[in-house]
Amino acid sequence: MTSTPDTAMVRDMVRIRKVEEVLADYYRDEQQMRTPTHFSIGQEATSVGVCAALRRTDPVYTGHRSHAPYLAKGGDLRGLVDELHGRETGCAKGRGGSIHLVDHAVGFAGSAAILGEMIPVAAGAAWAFALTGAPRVATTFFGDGATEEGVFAETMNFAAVHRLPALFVCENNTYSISSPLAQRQAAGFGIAARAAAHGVHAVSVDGNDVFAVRAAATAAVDRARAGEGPVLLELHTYRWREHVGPGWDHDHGYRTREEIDSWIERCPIRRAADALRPAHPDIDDLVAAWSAEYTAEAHDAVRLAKAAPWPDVADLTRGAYGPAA
Ligand SMILES: Cc1ncc(C[n+]2csc(CCOP(=O)(O)OP(=O)(O)O)c2C)c(N)n1
Repeated sequence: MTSTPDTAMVRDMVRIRKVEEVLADYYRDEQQMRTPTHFSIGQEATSVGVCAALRRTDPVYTGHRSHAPYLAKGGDLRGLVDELHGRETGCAKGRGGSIHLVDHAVGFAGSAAILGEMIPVAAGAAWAFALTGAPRVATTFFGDGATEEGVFAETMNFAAVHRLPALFVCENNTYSISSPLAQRQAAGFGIAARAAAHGVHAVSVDGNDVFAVRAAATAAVDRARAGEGPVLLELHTYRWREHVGPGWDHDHGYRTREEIDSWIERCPIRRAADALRPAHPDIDDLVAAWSAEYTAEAHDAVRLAKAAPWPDVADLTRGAYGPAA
């Protein structure tokens, strides 16, 4: 069967899932990755759907849950895995770890751990595009918790006033670490409504439906690129694993196994495969083949990362307050 844009979406989600599952196993079993890691397992449709709407020259900025958007934007796998292992060959030369991924060659402009930090940075990039007339759109991914930072409201206002070519992607997985959304934000309102209150065009989408995400992101990017102002997408999704680290956390007391299972039932990969099966009867065979291929690719990347050189201690601070030389 020939690959189509639709099957490519499934393939890209499978790759992210398999890479993260392999990394999670090594992380747990070997303790060689000494960086906090926030996995996106279960949330793959948001990154893949949004990045499918972007050009290479459209920069993407993210917060701490960064592996999935990095890979979806085309970020180099070896650069990610070497970075997680603290190697000089990592995308941040081994100094940044999981939370500081970057790959300028594909427009993955950077990620950072301070909640909300990248929201105004992306707006700044979008402002530059607006001022220079560059036909580019700046995108930033962040969680529902990040919208409780003051800078979220400030940036929504600024972006709306200046009609910035910006795409704000809120991955609403309903938890900020272990605090549920209902205990943090007023009921019956929603993050899209909060953005709209500032004049930002805002849309609420099923974030586990990769095709719905791609459609919403494409409309948003077209709008922003045409000079019609910023868009916020509130993508409803769910993180399967613990907040940080490779484990499962149904026994941590803040959510139940039943709740997690109900979202595993809504797996974005399975849902996309179900949607494509009538037109692509061999989709399950493809998923199986991709799973094997990307599992092998991830094991290979880990093997190579372990053999890669460490940074030189003499260079430890180089690049800490400026571009790494
Ligand atoms: C300014 C700031 N406060 C607190 C933290 C600690 N922290 C790290 S992740 C996180 C929760 C983030 O939740 P959310 O934005 O919904 O993203 P998710 O982890 O669910 O993807 C918190 C409070 C931080 N990194 N930065």
